[in-house]
Amino acid sequence: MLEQIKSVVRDAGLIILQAHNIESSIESKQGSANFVTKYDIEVQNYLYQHLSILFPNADFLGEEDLQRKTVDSEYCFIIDPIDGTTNFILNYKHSAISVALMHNNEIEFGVVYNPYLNELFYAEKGKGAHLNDKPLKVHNLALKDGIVGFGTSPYYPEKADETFSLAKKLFDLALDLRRTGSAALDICYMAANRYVLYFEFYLSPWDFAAASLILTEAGGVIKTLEQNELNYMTPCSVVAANPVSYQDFLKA
Ligand code: LIP
Repeated sequence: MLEQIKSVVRDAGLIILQAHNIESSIESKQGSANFVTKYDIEVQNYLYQHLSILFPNADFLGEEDLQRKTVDSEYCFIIDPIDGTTNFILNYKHSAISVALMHNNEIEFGVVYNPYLNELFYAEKGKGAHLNDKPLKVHNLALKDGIVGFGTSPYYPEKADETFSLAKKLFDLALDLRRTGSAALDICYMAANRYVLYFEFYLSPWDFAAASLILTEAGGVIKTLEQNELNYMTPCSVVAANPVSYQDFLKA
């Protein structure tokens, strides 16, 4: 099943790479600086069509108005067709397709694909995580020895003060900060030891569902900022780390 999901996601990546005249298809969504393009919809429709063939009984939850049919379906795909839509619109070349398959409220498969770098992150529950077939294992790097990624929750400007105050605190404790604009890639970068910690105050399940399994299968930690387990049905805050940097974070 994982190989089939990976191949559907890779093929959907071509829609992003071949996109043109993007500016003529931008629409605003609820919240500030929140946009959708015809390509977000096209990728979501492609994923829905092809994943439905693979898994006819599965339900779907997708960023672009793809609501679950029932809350208690055994299997549900959680999809973000273009994570980092603002980056995509501005040709920043740092966006990803994120697909998770949830089974009885647990993520069983997670795939995050950055077509610009041809980087395919994936994991199966209990079977480890990989980046382009190379196994991923987090290093127990201390907070002071790495860079911190963070998200600014731009659609919810009321989160800005607490976001930048925590960012400043971590800037003083770590080597430096990074803000890339794609939560799914940020959490995968944590699994690939490119970060020592990542946080964001407000994310939707489609931003973190797939990447959360990739990080935990690589030996990392992912919780809400209130130290609760992630909930794949409602928006929440996220902190992602390795076991050592997570303890440093709690102390801080
Ligand atoms: C985005 C995330 C980003 C976050 C934005 C938004 P989208 O996802 O990747 O980290 O800051 O608020 O959630 O909307 O581009 O799929």
